[in-house]
Amino acid sequence: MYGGGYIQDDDIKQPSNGQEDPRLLAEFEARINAGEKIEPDDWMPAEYRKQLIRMIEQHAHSEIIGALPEGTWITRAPGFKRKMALMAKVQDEIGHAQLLYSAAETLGKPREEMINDLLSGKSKYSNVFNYPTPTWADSCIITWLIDAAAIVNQVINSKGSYGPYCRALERICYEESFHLKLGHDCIVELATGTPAQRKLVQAALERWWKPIIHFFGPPDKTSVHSEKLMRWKVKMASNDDMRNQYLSTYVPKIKELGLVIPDPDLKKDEATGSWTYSDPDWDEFFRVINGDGPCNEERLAVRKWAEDNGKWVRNALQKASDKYVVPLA
Ligand code: FAQ
Repeated sequence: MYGGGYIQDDDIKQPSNGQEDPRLLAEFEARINAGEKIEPDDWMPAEYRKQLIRMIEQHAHSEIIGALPEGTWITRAPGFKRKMALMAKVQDEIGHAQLLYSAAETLGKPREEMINDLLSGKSKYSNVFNYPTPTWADSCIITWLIDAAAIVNQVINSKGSYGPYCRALERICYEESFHLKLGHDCIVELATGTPAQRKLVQAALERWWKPIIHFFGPPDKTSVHSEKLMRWKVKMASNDDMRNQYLSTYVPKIKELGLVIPDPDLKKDEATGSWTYSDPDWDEFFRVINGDGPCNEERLAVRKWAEDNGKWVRNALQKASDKYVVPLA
């Protein structure tokens, strides 16, 4: 674990009477309504800061843990080109985590504490990365359909109110667009390949469909944070709206490849644009995000291993920086 001595996000100062200064709050909300960006040194309600830290930190952890299920396929990807491309893709995801941790740090929570909270299980990360990738096709499904889901979420929220997060999301989306193309290319190759390849990719889609539906979060009626986050333009669309947008774009593309989505009840109401689908077992979703998914233990164990075995590098860097710091006169 990292050392620290910094504030915990629980310690973010709340106004003593639980109420923000009404004048400051009104000015803040007026700026948001006018489409202005909020920057780190601007006044912001404690709850806005706390929610942003929670969400950005969770997003950063998802990128780091998200590198693991595909990462295990780098050495086994079919052929040199696929290996090279996957290695670059996985590296990008780690870079996204760095951008996001930096954005969260602007709100006052140091990276060390965020990593500690990931390792202790206090902070969440995306449900999808707690599922295994038993075949190459599973890795390709992540590269196509999970990256696609991330892009839907990120493009929408990049128009939000907090400057550092929005700028990080814009940059991330450029890179994710390449991932999407890579993933699509890998899936097309399998879906138009031999019967064995088609079978492999169909089986992977069946394993991933439910986690993909879960990805956008619980239905709006049970979402805890959406209302506040949408009022403050941190989230620019509700969970169901993002899920609908994703389904409208990607269901036709999946079907175009002759793949069968494992939900006979999936259909779109053309008048409203909303999709209906079979009950995706939200109990499973909550179990997985609270630590009891098929791979939660394994994912955190890998991170802990990396943490322990990278300690000497952090120590060396720390010592070097101590050595070369020129004291200010
Ligand atoms: N997984 O009240 P809501 C990626 C939790 S990046 C885990 O609706 P909210 C790149 C939620 O935290 C993927 N937990 O929550 C990549 C809350 O629990 P809490 C990550 C989830 O925040 C691709 C509770 O449920 N993207 O994939 C999930 O308003 C390929 C109640 O939910 C982001 O993090 C979930 N799916 O809306 C990398 C984007 N959904 O904290 C490698 C930023 C909900 O009260 C390979 N985040 N929960 O204990 C967001 O946009 C939002 O946080 C939502 C959830 C939309 C995910």
